Amino acid sequence: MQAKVMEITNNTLSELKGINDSQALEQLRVRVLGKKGELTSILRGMGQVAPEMRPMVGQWVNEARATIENAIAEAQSAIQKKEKEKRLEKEAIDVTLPVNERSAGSLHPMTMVLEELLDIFTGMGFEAVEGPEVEYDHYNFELMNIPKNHPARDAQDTFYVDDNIVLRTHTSPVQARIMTTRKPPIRIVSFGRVYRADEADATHSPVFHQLEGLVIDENISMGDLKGTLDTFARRLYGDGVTTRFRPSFFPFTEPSAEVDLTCAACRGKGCRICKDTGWIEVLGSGMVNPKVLEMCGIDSKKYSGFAFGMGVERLCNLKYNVPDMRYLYENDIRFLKHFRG
Ligand code: 2NM
Repeated sequence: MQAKVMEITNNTLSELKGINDSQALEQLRVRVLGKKGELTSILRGMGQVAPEMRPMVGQWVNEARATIENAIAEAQSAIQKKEKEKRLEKEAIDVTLPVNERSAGSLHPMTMVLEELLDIFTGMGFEAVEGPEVEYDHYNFELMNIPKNHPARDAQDTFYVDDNIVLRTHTSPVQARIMTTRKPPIRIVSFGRVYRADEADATHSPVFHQLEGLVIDENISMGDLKGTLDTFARRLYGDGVTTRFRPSFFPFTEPSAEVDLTCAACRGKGCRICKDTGWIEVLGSGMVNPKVLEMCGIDSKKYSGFAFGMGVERLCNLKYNVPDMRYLYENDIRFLKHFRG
């Protein structure tokens, strides 16, 4: 009996050495000291022990129990200490790690193109001017030689505020305002939002941006217009890009021309973007109609001028290969991210 108790004690003590988590320790405790445990079962079997032996056996078992309980308690505090150290190590925060970087914003592609255009034209001696987006019919239409009942005024195209006030349909009224208040020489580019009652699609938007140029002085000719736009084309797209003029019509210019630039994608060889023509249509232009000069109070016998206009969205999308104008207005961060410098 004594040998049995010693065997249980020794086995338990040696098994304890191999245990290093609280769960296994608890399992061992139940197996040995629990109600149906190995040691407890010896007390249960007391009935078979001779009465005079019983106190002795009881003492052996109690001593063994005390030894084992002590050993388990020691093991438990060692395990708990180790487990706590492990937990602290896992939960440690390295305060020397760098914080998450803040992502930097960037200019909108329209802003980049507009700034580039303004750089090019101010570099050629133009002054950049702005004016009201809510404009008198008088400046937007009358002074531009677009009289009442002209098809361009159609309510289908123009947002009317009232009979005399519109959302400007081009930036020309800014130039009309300057022609009526300044004396030549005049060398200006007007730029900003303009409004047309169009459905939004890949190439149209009810609000878009224009940049228009105007030069008025003595002896200004079509050659000055051609030279100015050739220089513009080279500065925007690089050497080898030039202009092609085709006859056209605008009420405010006479003669008028539509202007193509060498396709910057294929350098004129012909590609998908220019539909194999080698040219991209981007500008309208002409010599300012003498009627416009006279209505604005400028002597058309002494002075002549040229003017041109372009849509900034179209230039922007050609430059950055954007297939649809709507991307420019949706402010989808996945689109805008592509323009981070
Ligand atoms: C264009 C095309 C041709 C233009 C004319 C004037 C003004 F004020 F001088 F009469 N400003 N802009 C003009 C001429 C605009 O845009 C396609």
